[in-house]
Amino acid sequence: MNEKKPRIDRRQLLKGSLALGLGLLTPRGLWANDSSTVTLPFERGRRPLVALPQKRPLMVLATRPPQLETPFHIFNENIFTPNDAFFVRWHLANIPQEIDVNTFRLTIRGRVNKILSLSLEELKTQFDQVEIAAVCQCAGNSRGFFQPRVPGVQWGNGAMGNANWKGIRLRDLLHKAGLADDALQIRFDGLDQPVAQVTPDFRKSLQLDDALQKEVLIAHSMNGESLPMLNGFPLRLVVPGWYATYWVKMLNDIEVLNQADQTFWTTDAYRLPADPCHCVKPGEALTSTVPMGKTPVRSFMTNVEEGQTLPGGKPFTIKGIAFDQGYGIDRVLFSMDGGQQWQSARLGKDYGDFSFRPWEAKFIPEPGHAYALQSLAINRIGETQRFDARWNPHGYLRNVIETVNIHGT
Ligand SMILES: Nc1nc2c(c(=O)[nH]1)N[C@H]1C(S)=C(S)[C@@H](COP(=O)(O)O)O[C@H]1N2
Ligand SMILES: [Mo]
Repeated sequence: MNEKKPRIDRRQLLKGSLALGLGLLTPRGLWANDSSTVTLPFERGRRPLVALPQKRPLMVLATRPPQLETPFHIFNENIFTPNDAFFVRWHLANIPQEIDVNTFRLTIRGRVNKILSLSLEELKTQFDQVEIAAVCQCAGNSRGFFQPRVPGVQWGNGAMGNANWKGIRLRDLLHKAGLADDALQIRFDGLDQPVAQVTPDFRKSLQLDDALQKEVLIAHSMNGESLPMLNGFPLRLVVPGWYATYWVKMLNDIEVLNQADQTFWTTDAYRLPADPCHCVKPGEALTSTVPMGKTPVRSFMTNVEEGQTLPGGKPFTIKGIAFDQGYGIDRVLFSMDGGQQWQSARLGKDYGDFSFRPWEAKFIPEPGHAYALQSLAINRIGETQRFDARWNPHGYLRNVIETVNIHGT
């Protein structure tokens, strides 16, 4: 193993800087020490920009545990979100500050024929290594835009990212362990822990059929590098097409269950209204719920901002991105008049069915005119974005057609 030196450097870096960085962060300190901020187009949308370990300055929504949002211009500059700009979301404040890569083990246990305990070296050398481009999007991405407002982390549109994930297929590992005949669900747990005993440990489960899909990976790298600590070093589950809550970080324990998972993060959290719209009238209580699932189709314009002015009389190319749960994007339509008339956008390079798909559309703003720019993505099975914003009490699943108001000068 000739990786010895980088490994030690890495450990020292992480030990020192992660502890230091997170220790110094207090909400008041952030405002006092840092003058740069981003203001999102909703009430109380001002966010300080702060660099945590292995990260460039990102929008800080909370510090303990860290919640970081990717400033939106990053999506215009990169179809693959750089690791140091990738958003960060944790539920529990007790996150390991240091991982010893030599003693770390991933365990597979429960309803298996053989319990496995594998080192990182074994995972990287004894299994097929596969890579997939996929979008990781928080279920609460864009929650800040909900009207009426809902409680929870007030994300703009940057609680998502697209990366090339590399690792081993979950199903290869499950086959190696051997599933018992009564295996029903697979439960995933990471190294992070609650601070208080009353908070349940963060664990998520998948139905066996979903877990056995070929694109579900246990990833050790992201865009060609090890995962950043804050994005789950050394291993994370990658479940393309599914909301990020299932993408368990710092994954160290996989348990095969022969009954439905009855723990808090499955039974009580990340639930949607059961109706097909997954919405209720504002204020209405939820009667029956279903677990969070896959991500509906979305698109964004990436090179225009709310309230921006554009030089009149000159052609302007709107750039954007679109993605869905993995059928792939069939078409993106663009409107400059709030959705009365639509033109076809030109799709850019296809990086795979689970990736961001770039698109662009041209138009000529006239001086003195106001425009309500919109984009509408349609996937390969004909699903579209919503024309009206759905509402649910946790602010999940936003995929309404977005509008950016601009005017020509
Ligand atoms: N171990 C662990 N994994 C986790 C979480 C967590 O709190 N602990 N949060 C999940 C949620 S809700 C999201 S949105 C994603 C965020 O992934 P990121 O921080 O790499 O962007 O991690 C998921 N995996
Ligand atoms: Mo999330």
